[in-house]
Amino acid sequence: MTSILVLNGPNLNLLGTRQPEIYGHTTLADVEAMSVEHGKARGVDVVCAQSNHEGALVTHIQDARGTHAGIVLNAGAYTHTSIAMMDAIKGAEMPTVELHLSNVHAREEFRHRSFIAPVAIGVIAGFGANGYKLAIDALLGYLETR
Ligand code: CA2
Repeated sequence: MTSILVLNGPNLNLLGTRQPEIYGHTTLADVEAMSVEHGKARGVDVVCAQSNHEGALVTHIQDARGTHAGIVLNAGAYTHTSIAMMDAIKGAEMPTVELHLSNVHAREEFRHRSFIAPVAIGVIAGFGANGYKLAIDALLGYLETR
């Protein structure tokens, strides 16, 4: 069965506990359970991982090759800083959907820049936790056309 990786970056383990006006009330456990359920409904395995560490995220991306067909990635603040994650996605040649809970383009200027977007197949931002389902659907749609 097709398997996809839903990978969350720094501070997303705090989802639902603080700043609900920006990130909502849904916890990371809720988001992960919802992603797995949505995958089941679409006939794919969804495997979830989260790390606060850039190197660990790079390793997850590298290890995804050969195991997963693609990645849904909310890289958190590393989106705006991490050349290492950009290189990992490019190097692994993994179809990756960049995802954000918030509409980063309606926020501070520094959140408008993404090192992930140029190597992603597309970007979804601003739809809260529902964005994970949208990103899974977008990735599956892309995989079907390949
Ligand atoms: O909107 C998103 O999903 C972000 O990737 C979230 C990142 C932020 O740096 C990006 O610019 C946009 C921050 C995640 C922090 O999550 C928290 C959740 C609850 C409490 C504190 C932080």
